[in-house]
Amino acid sequence: MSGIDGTGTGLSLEHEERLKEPEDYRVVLLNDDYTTMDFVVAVLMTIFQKSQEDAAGIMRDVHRKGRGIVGSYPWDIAATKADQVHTMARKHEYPLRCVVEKS
Ligand code: TYC
Repeated sequence: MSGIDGTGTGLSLEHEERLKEPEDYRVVLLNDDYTTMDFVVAVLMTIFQKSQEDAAGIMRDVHRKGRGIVGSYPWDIAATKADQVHTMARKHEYPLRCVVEKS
């Protein structure tokens, strides 16, 4: 590859394709009636590297409002973290869910 357009062709790219930053995606945690508060805090600390205090704050917000943003990440990282949440939840037989949305 060579050239600022990254194609190596030397031809310029269409406007929208040029030097585009990767878009971020929000991981949104959903409330449910069965997952314990302690487990949600553990998930947020383990998978999202949140402090105990931040994790407890996010958990409480989701518990009150029904859903809440955990963080924004490039697509692959957001999708992997969502998978990890579901894997960890199923392993412990909790229905905890999250969704990934465009930021
Ligand atoms: N609502 C759950 C309870 O009262 C706690 C909870 C919080 C569950 C956040 C999921 O994403 C969640 N035990």
